[in-house]
Amino acid sequence: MPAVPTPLNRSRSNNSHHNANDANDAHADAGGHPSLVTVSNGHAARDVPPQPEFIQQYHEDSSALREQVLAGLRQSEASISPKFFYDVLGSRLFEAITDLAEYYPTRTEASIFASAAPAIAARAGSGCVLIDLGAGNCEKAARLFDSLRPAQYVALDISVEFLRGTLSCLQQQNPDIPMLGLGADLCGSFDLPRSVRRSRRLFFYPGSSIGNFSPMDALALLQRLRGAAGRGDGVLIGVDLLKDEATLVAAYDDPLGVTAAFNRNVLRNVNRIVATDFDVDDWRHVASFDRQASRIQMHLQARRMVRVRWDGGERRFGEGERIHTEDSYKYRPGDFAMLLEAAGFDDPVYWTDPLGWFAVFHARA
Ligand code: AVI
Repeated sequence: MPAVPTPLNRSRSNNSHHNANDANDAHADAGGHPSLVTVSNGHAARDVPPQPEFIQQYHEDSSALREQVLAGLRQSEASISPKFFYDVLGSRLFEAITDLAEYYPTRTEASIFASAAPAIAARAGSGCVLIDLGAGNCEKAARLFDSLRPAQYVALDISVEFLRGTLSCLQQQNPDIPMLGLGADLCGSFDLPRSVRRSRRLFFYPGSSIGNFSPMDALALLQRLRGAAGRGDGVLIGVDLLKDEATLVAAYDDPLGVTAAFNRNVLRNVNRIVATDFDVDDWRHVASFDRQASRIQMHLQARRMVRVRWDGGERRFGEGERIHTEDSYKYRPGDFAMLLEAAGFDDPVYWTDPLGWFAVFHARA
């Protein structure tokens, strides 16, 4: 498996092909990717490391966010959207989850990418525009750079601020791949800016995050992707597969309590967003498998009677009452292939691990 690029473990590629003789050709290439800076006398002043471009499209509406949280808390079966897990601490806790022995999806998906990378590249074609919809630390996409040789890498996150450090570092290590950090909402419309090259787009959605949408919402997301895709484009998606209940529940209720901390931390984030007075000690983490719907469900359960207040309202919870925080749907391969086809994608194929626990799907637009 190629090493994951980090600032420390890979020597920075230098632009050795750029020298003073290149100065007359120095320009931003078609993707707006600066390669060399010249001074007015035509001589190269210095070999400036390439920088990614950043565009923030999504603008947070804090009163709408507040309303969304409060609407969930007021429902008879209270809920908090899983998007509120990912404050700074929540993102760190999620990274810790991915290191747990019980949490198999991350390492299983990585093993599939490692062994199937040549086959994926053969099918998706190298030189594509790789659009990473679940970029995070960009680690998964970076592992595919050697095989896919993307013509452009576009990392998407709700805020470009989350991408700046990682993408800048990745750009130094891969100076020949133009990079764009895009602050956009995956749940919004897919109006990609013009800086995203048109030809052969590969929409990459790793990590089984598609499982955090209901099948209806997953279909709607795939349909939006299909709408943004043209001839020759495709999708590459990581999907967690249905398996025995004990393995599934252990992955979401680890003995160290990391997933419990991740779940309960959402209350700290909600306190910050809507100034509620949740006490995390009042709540315990519950993970269960709903076989009927083929999903893991996470809840927070009140250990005692709880009264939660906010400016202008309150909610009382009886002992044992729950707040729903996440669904994680697990698919049969055939069912996910049908979802892709229902969204308008063709010819789905998938790669899996020897235990058949996880699948990486590719389908064509
Ligand atoms: C981000 N997502 C794919 C994770 C999952 O497995 O559903 C979130 C998670 N929740 C608890 N553990 C991990």
